[in-house]
Amino acid sequence: MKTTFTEKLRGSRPLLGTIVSLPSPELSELLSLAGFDWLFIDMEHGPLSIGDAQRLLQAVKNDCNAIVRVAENNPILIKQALDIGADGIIVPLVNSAEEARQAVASARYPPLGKRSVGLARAHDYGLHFADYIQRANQTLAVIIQIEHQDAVNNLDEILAVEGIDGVFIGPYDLSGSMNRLGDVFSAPVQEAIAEVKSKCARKNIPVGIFLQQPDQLEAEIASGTTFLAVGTDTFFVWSGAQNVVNAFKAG
Ligand code: 3PY
Repeated sequence: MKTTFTEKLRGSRPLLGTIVSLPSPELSELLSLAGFDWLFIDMEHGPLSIGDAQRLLQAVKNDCNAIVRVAENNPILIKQALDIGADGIIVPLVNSAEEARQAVASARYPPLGKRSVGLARAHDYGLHFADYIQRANQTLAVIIQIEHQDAVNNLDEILAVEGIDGVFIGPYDLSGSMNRLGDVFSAPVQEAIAEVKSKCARKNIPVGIFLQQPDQLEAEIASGTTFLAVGTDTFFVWSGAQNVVNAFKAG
């Protein structure tokens, strides 16, 4: 059986992931074969339907976990993402303790939450229903996104909510909420990011972040970030293609 993402998050090794936004099972298969620890299946932005996302999950190979970012903090979207077999969810724009509680409750079966029960891919269409519902609350990762100044302001209360397995920083939306859209390396945005990291470290909550390029990877890991989403499927295709085109033009 695959190592669960919650187990990986609790381990000491940093986890490398990338964002998948295209409805191509072959691409998610390839990225898992390339050795990523996890894939960030993005249903917030881009064209993925729930059926597309299921096909991406079905293609993932090796010990790679698939975590779905839902479009919003909504119990139906969270239930559907878990029912198609996601190893966990990322919930965008969680700005208050109440929103964090809602995200956790949507992802957990009673008595811990209010996820409703249905037969789907996650339960092997019913074949392993009892086994799945017995372990789901412990094994599925609930990751909230901190990506707004309001969330940074409310962070102590947010991090006090039971059941958060990880915090994923969205530097771009955070920069936008601070009137510095895209300027993620500006001092105020970096200070806010450092505050999130240090408060999570104090509570022993794993922190993840999105990096557009791999050049900041070492610095991120040194600063305590333990799970990373680096680049996107579209960026990999574009940059590979661009290198060939540039070499051709230069030659
Ligand atoms: C952000 O940078 O705002 C993100 O959400 C990245 O996924």
